[in-house]
Amino acid sequence: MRLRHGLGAWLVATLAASPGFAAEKAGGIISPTTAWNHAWNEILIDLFIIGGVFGLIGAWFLVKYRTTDENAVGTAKPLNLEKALAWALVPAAIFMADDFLLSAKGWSLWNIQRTVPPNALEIKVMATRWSFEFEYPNGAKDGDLIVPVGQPVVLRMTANDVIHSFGLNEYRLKEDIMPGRITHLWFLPEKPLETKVVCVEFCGHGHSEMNSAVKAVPKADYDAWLASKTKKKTSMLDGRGAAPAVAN
Ligand SMILES: [Cu+2]
Repeated sequence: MRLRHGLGAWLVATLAASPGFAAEKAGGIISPTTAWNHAWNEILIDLFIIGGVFGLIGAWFLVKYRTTDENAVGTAKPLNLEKALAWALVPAAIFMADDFLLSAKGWSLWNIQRTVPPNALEIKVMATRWSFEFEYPNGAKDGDLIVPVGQPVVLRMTANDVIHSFGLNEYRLKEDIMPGRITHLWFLPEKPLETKVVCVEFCGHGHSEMNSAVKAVPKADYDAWLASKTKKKTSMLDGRGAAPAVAN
C-alpha cells in the first residue's frame, strides 16, 4: 500500500515537473482537467509519431520491393535465430516502453482525480428522474450548479431512484451516481465558463433532459448569488414566523 502511494506520488511529481505542465498549475493544484488533457495529448502525439514512422517505412517498402514480375522468387536468405528474435523483440520493446509510459500517465491522472484538495468546496448532488439537484454548504438548493472560479469543488453524489451518471464534458470528467451509495468527483473551474452537465447513463425516457447548467463565475458573483438564495429562504421563514402575530 505504501509502495503504491509512494510510486503514485512520485508519478504525480514527475508529471507535474514535465515541461509546460507546471505553468498550467493553478495555485499549486493540478486540476483533473489539465491532467486529462495532457494524457490525451500525449496519447495523440505518440500514436501520430509511431503510426507515422511505421506508416512511412511500410509505404517505402511497398514501393521499393514492389513486384515487376508475377513469377519472381525472392532471393533473401532466411534470418538466423538471433536476428529473427531481435527483429521481433526490439520493435516490441519500443512499443511496450511507450505503453508503460502512457500507463504511468494514466495512473498519475487517476491519482489526481481521486485526491480531493482539502480546501475543496463541497456541494451535494441528488440525481432523480429527470433532474439534478444541488445542495450548497449553507443548505440552499438549486437546479443549477454555480461555482466560484479558482476554487476546487467536490461533488458528493447519490441518486434516489435508478443509476445515473454525472458527465462534465468541458472538465473531462464523468462519475456514476447510484442509489444507496455516495460517489464523488472534483474539478477546478479555472476561468468563467457556462456549460452543462449531462446524464451519461441511460436512465429512462427523460434521460436526455437531465442537463443542468454549470456556471463558473467570479467569487463575488457566487457569494452574491448564494446570499440571495439564503435571503429568499430566510424571508419565507420570517413571513411564516410573523403570521401568528397578525392573527392576535
Ligand atoms: Cu439520468
